[in-house]
Amino acid sequence: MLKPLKFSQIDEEEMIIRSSSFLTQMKTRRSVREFSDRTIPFEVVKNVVMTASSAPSGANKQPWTFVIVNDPEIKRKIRLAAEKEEKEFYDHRAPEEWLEDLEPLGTDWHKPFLESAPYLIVVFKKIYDIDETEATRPEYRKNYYVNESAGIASGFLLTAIHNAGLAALTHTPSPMGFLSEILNRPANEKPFLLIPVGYPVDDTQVPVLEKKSFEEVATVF
Ligand code: IYR
Repeated sequence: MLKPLKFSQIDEEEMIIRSSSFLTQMKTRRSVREFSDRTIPFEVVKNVVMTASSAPSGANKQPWTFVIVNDPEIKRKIRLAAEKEEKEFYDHRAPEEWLEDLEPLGTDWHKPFLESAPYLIVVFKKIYDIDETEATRPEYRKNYYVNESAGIASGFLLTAIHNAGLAALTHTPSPMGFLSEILNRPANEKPFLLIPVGYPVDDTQVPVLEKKSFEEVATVF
């Protein structure tokens, strides 16, 4: 079924101003690894999650679940399980080249932000849907472009968090299977990203990082 598109045109001068000021605003976004325990309104968390969930997805399947964690006991369990994997990663699993690449970020296996941040948003991708309407025999339906869809939704989420004046981190403890267990997720959902959200601590330090230039990242024909 089709309906008319609501599309409001803006003139090109305004377009240039808006795109440029959005670029300026987005360039101030930084990944933060030191979170204050200061609380944030749940309403904001809900809004940023619903912004993420407005993202395009393969066949509009919206193949994602956002698990929102505020409970200190669950955060603690996640921290302990993540640190166990991360210690193994930093001490044994990571190839030398990877550790060298991480050097400028100053990361290690300690992940206190998993407890201090007021909210953890855990993005799960849904490989397939389980339609339970058929009570006796649930129907399994495939989702499409699941990684692309979950990636786009996560980009919307990070942008919305930044726009709301909050900080986030895209954290990928590896492997992430423990999140399925702790958060009691069904077999059709796989952990995709773990995103702590909140305020940075006062005087947070971030690494000096350069972003590539237009010429380095784009080619024009
Ligand atoms: N998951 C580890 C290591 C790590 C990997 C990448 I790629 C990063 O950009 C940052 C960290 C950790 O979170 O410390």
